[in-house]
Formats: sequence, C-alpha cells, structure tokens
Amino acid sequence: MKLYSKPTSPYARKVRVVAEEVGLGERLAIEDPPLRDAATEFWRVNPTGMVPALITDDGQLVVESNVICEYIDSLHAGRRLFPAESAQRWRALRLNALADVMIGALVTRVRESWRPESAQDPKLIELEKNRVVNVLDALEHDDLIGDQMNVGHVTLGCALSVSDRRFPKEDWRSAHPNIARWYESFGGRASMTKTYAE
Ligand SMILES: N[C@@H](CCC(=O)N[C@@H](CS)C(=O)NCC(=O)O)C(=O)O
Repeated sequence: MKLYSKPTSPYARKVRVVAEEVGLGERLAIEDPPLRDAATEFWRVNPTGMVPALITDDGQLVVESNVICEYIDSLHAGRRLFPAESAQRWRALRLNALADVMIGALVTRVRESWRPESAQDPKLIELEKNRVVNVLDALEHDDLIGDQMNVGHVTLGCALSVSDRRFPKEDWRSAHPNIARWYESFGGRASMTKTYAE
C-alpha cells in the first residue's frame, strides 16, 4: 500500500500509528507529496490534494484519516482498534471525535501562526486555545481514556504531540493530571516514537 504522508501531519501520523499498532507498519510505502499545487501528479491521483491518502494494494484511493485508519484496521486478525461491539465502538468513536476536534483546533492555530503577526486573528487564536482546554477538561473527568486502547487513544496521542511540538510553553499537564499520566505512557509506545518526525 502507498501512503501519501507528511512527516509532521498529525492526521497522517494517526494512520501510521494505527498501522504500527496492528503490525502493518511495514506494509506502508510512505511517499511525501508536494501539497497545494493542483498541477502535480498527486492531485491527479488524489482529487482532494490532501494527506493522508492511501492507495490500496488493488489501486483504490482512500482519503480521510479516520477512513484510512479503519481500512487498515480491517486488514488484520488481531484485536481491533475500531471495536466491533457496539458499546465499545461508540466509546472509541466518541473519544476519537473529541481528539480530532483538538487536532483541528491546534492545526488552525498553527496555520494562523504562519501568517504575518499583524494579520493574525487574536480572537480566533483564543477561541481555538479554549476549545482544546475545554475538550481536555471534559476528557480529564471522563473515563473514556481508561478503555482498552482504541483509535481514539491514537488520535488523542497525536493531538497532544502537536500541542507539545507547536506550543511547548503551554502547560496542559498541570490541570489535566490523568491525561498527562496516560500520555506519559502512551507517548512512549514504539508506534509513537517511530512516527515522530524531528
Ligand atoms: N480531515 C482530513 C484532514 C487532513 C488535512 O487537513 N491534511 C492537511 C495536512 S495536516 C493537508 O493535506 N493540507 C493540504 C492543504 O491544505 O492543501 C483527515 O482527517 O485526513
């Protein structure tokens, strides 16, 4: 399978972590395409022009990180990161959706930080900052992170890694000790260290 991926894309990293966790990391041939150029081969192959994008072994295009993660999770016989049983599945999807919102908020802030300072929108930055803290507050008092590892944990780990990489001075740990403890352990997994781009 070919995975179009960018080294620091948290969405692409979710896919790579899932593949590592289910033992299929070696099956992914990683390609780093040029972005934002509609004239490239990448846009011809993938109409969204976004990463991650997967080309399956039989040549099908799969886009959207969650869909790619679930596709990869369907290819192995071990314990699923998208649980089949309904109650567990919904818990995994709920955690995953909350963590995905965190990634979206962090990515918005990162993009904003790339604009000249005079063009940045402080209200937007504050809003997205608060959104992440709010989701962390909710997760801190929820028992979702205590579930057996599922796709939601992968997404949460990738979200927290973006926070640490891009906003290292922001201390999310002090007010969220349960999540900090969980991440201390999850962030050290081989799937996470192997997919971290310096
Ligand atoms: N909802 C998508 C989001 C993917 C996404 O935003 N990818 C960014 C990189 S982190 C991208 O490809 N951006 C290209 C662009 O903005 O043209 C997913 O979950 O896969």
